Amino acid sequence: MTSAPPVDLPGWRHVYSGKVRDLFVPADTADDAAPARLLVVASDRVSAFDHVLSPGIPDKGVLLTTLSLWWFDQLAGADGGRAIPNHLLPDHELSGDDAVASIPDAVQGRAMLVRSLDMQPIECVVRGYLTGSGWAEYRAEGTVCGIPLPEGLEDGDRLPEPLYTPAFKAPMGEHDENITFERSVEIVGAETATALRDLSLEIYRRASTTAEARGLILADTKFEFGFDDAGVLTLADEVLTSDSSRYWDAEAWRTGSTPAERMASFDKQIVRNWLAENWDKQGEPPALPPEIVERTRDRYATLLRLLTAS
Ligand code: Q0N
Repeated sequence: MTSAPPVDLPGWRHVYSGKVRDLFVPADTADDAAPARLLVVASDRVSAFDHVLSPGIPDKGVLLTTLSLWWFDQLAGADGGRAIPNHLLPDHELSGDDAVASIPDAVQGRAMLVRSLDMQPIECVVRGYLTGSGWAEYRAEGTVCGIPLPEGLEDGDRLPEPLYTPAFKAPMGEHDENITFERSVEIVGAETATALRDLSLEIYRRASTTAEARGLILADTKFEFGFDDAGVLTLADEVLTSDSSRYWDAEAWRTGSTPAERMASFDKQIVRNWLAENWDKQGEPPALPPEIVERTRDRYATLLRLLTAS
């Protein structure tokens, strides 16, 4: 589906808008040709319960893009680990002796210029803690994505070890469907499915260690990967942002006595909680009040500061 362009960017053509991000291809891309590169633009839109809410969260696009770029850099080796290949292209190009910004001024700070990859249709979810849909399944069945777990776990508990719980990327508008690892093998083949799992667990463990050193728990997260022209499995999309991950305050998690206290959240839980109390989930959701917008923005800014302050 193509809708009205969110911003007019000289040299780029709008091709797709998700709930939160907008995708552009070079304007000279033929309709039937694979674009060489893509521009992924993060907006200030926020979504919850499958609705895009109004108003947006000021600076959300910049805050989450900054966080994503910081994590790509960590995972490229700044954290001391091996370099995980990613889809980013340089933010400058040389024109003669001049450095020219490769990202249009209008979206500076909230856009990523990326290589066009052969995207794999698997959402690579890793959970180190039990909550959300994992907690719901555990309560009903004692399993998470079909994986049996010890009895007696509570909402927010740490799992014995991180779990890889893939989901099949549903066509637009439909919910992603949790699948077993075996099902992912049927979809992408054993070699790719195994590589997706091992890479996802490696990235989760590294990011989790980094987060813990800064007083944060990375409860769960999801990654997307694609193959580049050379056949290298490459980390794509956004990484380890508040839209793709749950972060908790480690101190609150240790000392809190209720789930809400233990999972003091750096994601949009503030928005979800307010909506749950002020909307019957019929029709359009009500506008977010200014104090909810401001608190959510503060959580996003605080998360960025806690993680990236040296
Ligand atoms: C791509 N999505 C799903 C944009 C992001 N490097 C890439 N190569 C080819 N395709 C994609 C990427 C990336 N990233 C990924 N769509 C296309 C996520 N979307 C959601 C909407 O905004």
